[in-house]
Amino acid sequence: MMRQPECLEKFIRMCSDGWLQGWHENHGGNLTYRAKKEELYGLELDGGREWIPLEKKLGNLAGDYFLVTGSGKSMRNAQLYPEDALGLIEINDEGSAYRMVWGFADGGKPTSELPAHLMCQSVKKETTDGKYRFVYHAHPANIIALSFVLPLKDEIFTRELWEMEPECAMVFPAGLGVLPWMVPGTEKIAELTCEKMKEYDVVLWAQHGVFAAGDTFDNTFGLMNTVEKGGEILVKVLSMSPVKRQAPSVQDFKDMARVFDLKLPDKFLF
Ligand code: 2HA
Ligand code: ZN
Repeated sequence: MMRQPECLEKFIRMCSDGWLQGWHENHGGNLTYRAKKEELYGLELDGGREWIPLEKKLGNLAGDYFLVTGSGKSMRNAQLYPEDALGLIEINDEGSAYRMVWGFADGGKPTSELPAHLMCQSVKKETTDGKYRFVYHAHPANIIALSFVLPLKDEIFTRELWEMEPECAMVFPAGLGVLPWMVPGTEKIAELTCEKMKEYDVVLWAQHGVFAAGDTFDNTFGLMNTVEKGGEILVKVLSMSPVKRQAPSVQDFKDMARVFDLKLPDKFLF
């Protein structure tokens, strides 16, 4: 048997890792990766399926290929049944439609959050000079729990998470964006998420989950993992006491920013 492309193996591993973290109950969460054509060796592409129009034209994704998890599929099954649990799509020359060219067996289709994924992919491709290739959505319990009790403000969530451990400010120095609860899978949630993605790499959907973007498998998974770890510590802290006796100060963050060459926006250092 021909070996699977390495990018597909890594994609599958990320699905499994997310499952093992407990972030993907049932059909929860989804992942897209903007693949390079030359990485897709060994996959038999089928150009015979229909073009499906995108709600919004994304000109800078014209001709791109994306590995995408399937709608109504479980991350848990990606390893055993990749051709059923996920697939590859191609964007047309205008960036106005896509077609499935591999996987999505037996009438499967891309994730219900495809609009948010492709719009975030488009924004990040533009703003990072093509460096970012991943968008990852997961349902980590602690950070979701916090969206029931903290004010839904970028400044509050970012600062609270940064205080939990130094890794947080190092991994998301631009901060974390927060959006209120919205109906999943809609154009509206996609539009508002990609607006926040112009400023941040990670966006919390209140009482739902997290959207994260990144340049590599490790950095994108690491970002999700770090946000949730900060969330877990904060849940423990708040469970012990409503007030913190001590926490890193604004000056502590400024000192860390100097040593690690981080650009921490002033709006989080109040
Ligand atoms: O079911 O996570 O947001 C996939 C989802 C929808
Ligand atoms: Zn979700």
